Amino acid sequence: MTDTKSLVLNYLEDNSGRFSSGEVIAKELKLSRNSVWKAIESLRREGYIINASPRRGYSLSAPADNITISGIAKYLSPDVDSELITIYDELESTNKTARSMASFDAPHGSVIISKTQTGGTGRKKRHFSSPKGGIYMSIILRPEKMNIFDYSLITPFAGVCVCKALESAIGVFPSIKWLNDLYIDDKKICGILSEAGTDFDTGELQYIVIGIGINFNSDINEFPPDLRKTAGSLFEKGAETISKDRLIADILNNILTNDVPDCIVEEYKSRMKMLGSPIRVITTNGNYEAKAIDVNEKGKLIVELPDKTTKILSSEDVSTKSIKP
Ligand code: BT5
Repeated sequence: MTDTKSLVLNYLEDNSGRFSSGEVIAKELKLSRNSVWKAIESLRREGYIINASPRRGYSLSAPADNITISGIAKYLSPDVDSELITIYDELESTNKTARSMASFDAPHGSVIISKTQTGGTGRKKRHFSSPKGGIYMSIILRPEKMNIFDYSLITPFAGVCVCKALESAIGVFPSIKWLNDLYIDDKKICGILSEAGTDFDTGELQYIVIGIGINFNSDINEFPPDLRKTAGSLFEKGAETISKDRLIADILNNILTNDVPDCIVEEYKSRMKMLGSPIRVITTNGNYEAKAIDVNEKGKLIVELPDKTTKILSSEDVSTKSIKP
């Protein structure tokens, strides 16, 4: 981007939501009005939505679909390194790319973001639908840089970090469905998949990849028909109250700057609507009814069976009637 264009873009971003006249922008940036106008036309051609009003001037709409490193960097905490972020237009799967980068020594805090995925994956190799409009990102963590009681708490930690970002930036309060699906109004808006790489000879944990998929301003009609009733999106297109860049930065700030707090299980449980409710446990050997009663210190779900005995689940799927009939 030329210097003039990036100056004008930075100015509009700093004043987003407000109109600024061409004259004021030109004066502030010590540019001619003509070069401001040219820069604005050129930014529009790149897809930036810049509203113009005859008396008030120009205003940049939340660049909802523009994920940029400079846009994310504006909201990052000083100790999160924007140079470790890579953005792609399309990948098969950000987790796949992240795993391969992690096996080639990519440092703690490396982040891979893609605007769409052709082979996004969920748990147990299920497909994660990844049309345009979503945020698909993977974060590489090195165990020696983490302070965590048990690595099985990484996934609950990631879920809480995404919830906190959504709560503070948008004012929505997702409920967590164990293990790590986030729901708003009974619709799944986010799925999280953590994967780990170990040293083959020593069995030592080498890296963790946290993959996060969020339906941000996704068009539900772009999901496969079977998902259209169960998947939701944070925003309708055009009605975004924050940018993707801001949400991404908030999530990275939460994941990369905080030690995993001792109270993480409590924070996780406080966002679970399903505790105390009947659920269906789905296994390869058949399904059974149970009641979700608690989450233990390792993030495992404790369920009560009809005969009042309890069982600890570690990776089974569960269906919550109140969430997903
Ligand atoms: C998950 O698995 O929900 C974890 C998804 C993690 C996706 C991220 S995107 C960035 C990174 N790169 C990857 O390749 N993956 C990660 P699970 O709990 O197994 O849920 C999968 C199920 O959710 C599917 O079988 C569908 O029923 C449903 N589903 C698929 N795509 C969805 C979407 N976009 N929104 C809501 N539900 C979806």
